[in-house]
Amino acid sequence: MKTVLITGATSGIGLATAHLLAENNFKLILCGRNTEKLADLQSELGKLTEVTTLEFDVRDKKVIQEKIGSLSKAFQQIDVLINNAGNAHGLDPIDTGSIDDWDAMIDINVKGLLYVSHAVIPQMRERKSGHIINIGSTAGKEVYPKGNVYCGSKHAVDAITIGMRLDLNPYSIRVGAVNPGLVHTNFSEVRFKGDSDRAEKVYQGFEPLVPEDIADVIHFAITRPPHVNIADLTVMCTAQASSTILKKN
Ligand code: 8X3
Repeated sequence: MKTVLITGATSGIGLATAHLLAENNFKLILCGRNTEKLADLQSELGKLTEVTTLEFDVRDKKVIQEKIGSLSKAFQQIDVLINNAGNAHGLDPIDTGSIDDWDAMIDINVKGLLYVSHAVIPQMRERKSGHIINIGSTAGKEVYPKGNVYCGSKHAVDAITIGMRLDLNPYSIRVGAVNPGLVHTNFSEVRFKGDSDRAEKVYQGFEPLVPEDIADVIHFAITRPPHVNIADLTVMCTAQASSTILKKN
């Protein structure tokens, strides 16, 4: 039974992935910031598989190292790392954007992914096996108006994924990215700082992806035979052709 560590496991794509993997016989290390949600998940998914939880903010490199280092023996071997935690803060032109929003996106989407990877890679390198899936975005493939720093952070994820694949090649560690387009989650609500009316409008007039669609793709990627590495997948809903071309009803 493979052990999978998922960051950002309490909502959106991370949550859907946790559910799907629990149903498919993976052992789970679910990470997030919300203690209560983590506890609820542990009792719910614990009925299906072995689950443990780690509460940390991906911005906290010291705590990440400590918590991952303190996993019980049954969860110490991490076979698959899913770097899913990430979000957007604000949608403003570069000249009026908030520095705090920029910090949050770079700290969570880029540095957080690096901190968690740094804590997990050494054991994969030692075993000469492992699989890392980074959740990128279509925003890591193209830049759209007002996307500036969010797109920059996801372009960084794209480059870091390639860099990881190159550097971890000697150790047979698989590295790949899944890059979703518009997925109906709390993504826009976070981006618009709790303005749910504005957030809901993002997903109106067409059929967006749902988190389960991406969970499916992640499950596919991590269940390929050992010689197959899904290096890079971009997934959009049918209505979306690019970050700026969206067919509305
Ligand atoms: C989420 C997709 O288009 O809002 O990463 O950037 S988008």
